[in-house]
Amino acid sequence: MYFDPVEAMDRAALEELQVERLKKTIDNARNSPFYSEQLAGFDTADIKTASDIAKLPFTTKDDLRNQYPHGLLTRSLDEFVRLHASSGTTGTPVAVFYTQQDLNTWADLMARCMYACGCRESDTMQNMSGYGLFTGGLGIHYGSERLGMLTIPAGAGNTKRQIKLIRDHNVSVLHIIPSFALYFAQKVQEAGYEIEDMPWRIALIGAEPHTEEARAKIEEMMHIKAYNSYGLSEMNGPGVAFECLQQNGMHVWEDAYIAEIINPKTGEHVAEGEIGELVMTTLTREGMPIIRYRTRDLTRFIPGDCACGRTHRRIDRIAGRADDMMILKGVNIYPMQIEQCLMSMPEVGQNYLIELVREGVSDQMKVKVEVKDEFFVEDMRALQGLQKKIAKNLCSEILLTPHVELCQSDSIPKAEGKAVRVIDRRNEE
Ligand code: ADP
Ligand code: K
Ligand code: ZN
Repeated sequence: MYFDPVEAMDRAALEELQVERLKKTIDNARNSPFYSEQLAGFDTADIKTASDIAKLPFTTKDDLRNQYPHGLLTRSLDEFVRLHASSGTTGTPVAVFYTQQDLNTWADLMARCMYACGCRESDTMQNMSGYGLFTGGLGIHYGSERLGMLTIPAGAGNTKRQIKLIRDHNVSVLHIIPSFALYFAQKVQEAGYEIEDMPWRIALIGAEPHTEEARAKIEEMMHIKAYNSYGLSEMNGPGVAFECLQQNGMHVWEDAYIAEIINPKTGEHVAEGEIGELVMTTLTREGMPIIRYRTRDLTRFIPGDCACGRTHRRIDRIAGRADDMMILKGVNIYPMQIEQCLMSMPEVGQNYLIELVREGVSDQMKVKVEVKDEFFVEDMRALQGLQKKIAKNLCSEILLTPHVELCQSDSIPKAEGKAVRVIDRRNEE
């Protein structure tokens, strides 16, 4: 039923395991230049329960940048076998180093994730994410092999070849970035194939924020089940939290990580079920342990037990990154609020783009929206009506009226990797 019995471990035993591993992690971390200083005054014996982790200082992305490249390594470079770097969506990249054992634990975690959403060794998995420094390539790849799936390292791009591989090899599992999935479904149809005839049944989607509405659209357009996959390079990469067949939140593997959710302003834990910033600690990484890492990702713990029987707590889909928040005319807005609104409208196609511009002294939001072909009609009045409807729906969600521009499907440029949702032109000349 589970890939690893630890997934359904009794909570009390699981917490005991966390305490034991946290202590080991602290002592190991002290071997790195950064933590030997950071933890100098801390007595490991002060950790008695998992919640004692709150006594430790946070580690931030800036710390990782300042310590670049080797400041967090606990052993000599000879012992490392792999380096990845975060894709740098929000600034200077950060380098992550893995020993062979770290790669093994990561592959096990990844295999566990894929098993939880129904992947089996009889499946064939096509990895459509970019390989290279991005962890979604090799991370998913090795996990898939560990599970025993026939694994196709297709990489990103080249839609025609992707479709051919899928058909020729009866691919049943895809790993695909959500913003690319919608585009891909259309390309399959344009190439003259019926979606119903495609052999796939499971999509592993993640790496970027997306809404429940976007998932629903992917499932409907592709005739597939899509499971949310969460991770970040600093915590190995994908494989940190993953949806099970219930599709109701992502189990965080608590034998490998301690997850906390804090109020980003005060640093205090939020109340159970409240949304806040996810803070993560590695428990099984030997070469580059990271303690209380502030992910800047916003989510909440989902209260209650999961029907699948796994005891590891679930986090809700990522509501956005703290860095994503836009402030316009004093209103705080997250891109996902806009996506949620757009993707729930039947007229809206796959892609959209938010542009922030300065008009005179005031800031304006422009939202470019791709409209499905059947709604992109000659009738001006119908188009204006649709434009107004979208603006009105957006206004009720974000409390200000953006300027909506309707575009033909497939006309907004598509990024190779993670989607670019917002372009801020406010400081352009
Ligand atoms: P970068 O920060 O440069 O994008 P990573 O490739 O390490 O570097 O990406 C990790 C980040 O991607 C996470 O912190 C999170 O913001 C985002 N992310 C990953 N998986 C998901 C997911 N399933 N849902 C929403 N966001 C995700
Ligand atoms: K196999
Ligand atoms: Zn579950």
